[in-house]
Amino acid sequence: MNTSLKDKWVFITGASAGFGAEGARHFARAGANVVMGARRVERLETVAAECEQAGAASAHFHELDVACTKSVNIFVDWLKTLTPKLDVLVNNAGGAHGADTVAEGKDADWEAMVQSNFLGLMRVTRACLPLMVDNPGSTLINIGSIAGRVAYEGGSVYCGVKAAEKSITQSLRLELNGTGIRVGTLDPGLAETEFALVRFKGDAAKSNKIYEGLDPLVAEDIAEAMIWMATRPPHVCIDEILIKCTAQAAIHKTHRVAD
Ligand code: NDP
Ligand code: 8X3
Repeated sequence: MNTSLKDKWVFITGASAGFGAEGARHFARAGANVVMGARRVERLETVAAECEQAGAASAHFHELDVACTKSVNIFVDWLKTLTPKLDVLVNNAGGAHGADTVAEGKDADWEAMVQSNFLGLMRVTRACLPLMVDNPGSTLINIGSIAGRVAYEGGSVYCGVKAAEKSITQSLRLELNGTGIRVGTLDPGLAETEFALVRFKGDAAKSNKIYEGLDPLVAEDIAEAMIWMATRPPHVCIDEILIKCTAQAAIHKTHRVAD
């Protein structure tokens, strides 16, 4: 029997935009208790109100910077005052900063990517596992990327941290075998969110070019996959999913049409 999300506790990191915010709205529609973290609290407030309207059992938010151990621990201490157990954790917070070659790379960009995508995922998982280990059938979803599977020029650190995400997911799958926790990676290709705007530091012209001439994935496509992974029957673990828009045959091959 499929796992119902009704009244389940779901925590999504990076829920102030993109996949995380849409994931929160989807889990809310399924009747879950949704808990959200990100740095932009005013955005979280809006998403939480949307979740309540959408039918969430409850919606909660708190400031969270996954790049900081203290922030993660404060968040999870607060989370424990809401619930003693977690049914779904979506490690989604992250993104790319810059698209420089290694020769031109900036320390601040590298550090931001390692801190959020890699160490952030480790910190949040470490802090949340005690709420999941006695809860067979709970689901840990790590958001990876096509970039973790195939590298591209200008993507060294971003591709590297997303490749690391896959190794971490595999280690967790092994370490948690026998606990009943499902662990999997959800790897999107080109998707139109705020991702490119953040990568190109607010340069909208540059970021729009990424999606020009094709129909990219949208946040809803990934939110639906989160729901699907979390609602499989308890004996089914979706280890990995790669989702690309139809126009993206491979990371280096996209079909684009001129306007
Ligand atoms: P968005 O930029 O739209 O959303 C990113 C989210 O991550 C925001 O809510 C942001 O919140 C949060 N975030 C970033 N850094 C931190 C931090 N240090 N602490 C807490 N939250 C943080 O991008 P997407 O929705 O596209 O990205 C979500 C995930 O999907 C990322 O891991 C990204 O790498 C991955 N991905 C994206 C793809 C795409 O093409 N869009 C494809 C494949 C994977 P705030 O700034 O408020 O803290
Ligand atoms: C985002 C997808 O190809 O822009 O993870 O790196 S890509």
